Amino acid sequence: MILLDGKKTSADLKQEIAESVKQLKAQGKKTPHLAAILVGTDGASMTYVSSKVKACELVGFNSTLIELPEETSEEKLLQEIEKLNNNSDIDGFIVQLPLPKHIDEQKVLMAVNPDKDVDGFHPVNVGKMALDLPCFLPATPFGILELLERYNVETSGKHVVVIGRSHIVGRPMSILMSQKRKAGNATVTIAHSRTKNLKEITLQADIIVAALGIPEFLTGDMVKDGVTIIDVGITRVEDATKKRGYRLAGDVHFESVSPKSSYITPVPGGVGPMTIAMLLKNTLLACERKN
Ligand code: L34
Repeated sequence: MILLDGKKTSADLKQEIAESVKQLKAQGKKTPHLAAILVGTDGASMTYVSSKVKACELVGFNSTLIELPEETSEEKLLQEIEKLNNNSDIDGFIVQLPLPKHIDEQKVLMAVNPDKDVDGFHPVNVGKMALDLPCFLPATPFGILELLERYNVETSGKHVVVIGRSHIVGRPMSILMSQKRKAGNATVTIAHSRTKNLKEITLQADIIVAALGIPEFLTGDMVKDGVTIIDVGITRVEDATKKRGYRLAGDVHFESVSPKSSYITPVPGGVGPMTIAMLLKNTLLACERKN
């Protein structure tokens, strides 16, 4: 069993990005600038966004964090987005999800200028992704591709089972891995809450991407020997023995699945850190493309 170490790989990537930033600066070019909008005070979102800001500092990017109260109106949020769209110093920005219930997520994502949409959530970028055109790939799927590639995990001709059909992970993952590309050329099955006989399907998988958001859902009896496991889940589960009062659980029951795996991502330290590294990569791309 080989751990797909997202923490180490993301550190390598950040080093490479920092090197590119140094070169940009030496050439008198613009310093990449990422902005993030965070609405409300959800604990996990605050953690993720502050990691993004810290990562910007580490690689030499400028960053701007816009924190808005939970009760912010949709109109006010759309105004903030418009300001970022029009601010020429901002190369890319994200609106951290989930948003409060009174705000229409689709409307918000569609307000982001596709050229600054470093999350790759705007329909223009999703469409380009589906057509294999140059675009910003959503950070989590992009990070998974990068991890598979850097560990030389063979995907060509393999049966990939993606569990979960979210717009941010499951759906794009299923599209990307079936494409003619690095970490692609796979035969993909996408499973979800209405799938029947899931275990029959997962038992046939060479690679499983678990992205359904149910802690420890995938157990050892559901996978074949030699499987590669990508665990996208990250749920805070109450745990009184921990100082913080919770532990982080993936969608995979690591204890029973890892002994059967050839490769597996841990939680934490797997897909999460890769998401952050690829957001930086997209921001660097946005900056280079613009200038
Ligand atoms: N707009 N919203 C937008 N873009 C995104 O790309 C995200 N996502 C998801 C939630 N909402 C978003 C993230 O940033 C999930 N996500 C994310 C980012 C980082 C980490 C996990 C999820 C991460 O750093 N995980 C660490 C542990 C962090 C902790 O202590 O809680 C890890 O090692 O997995």
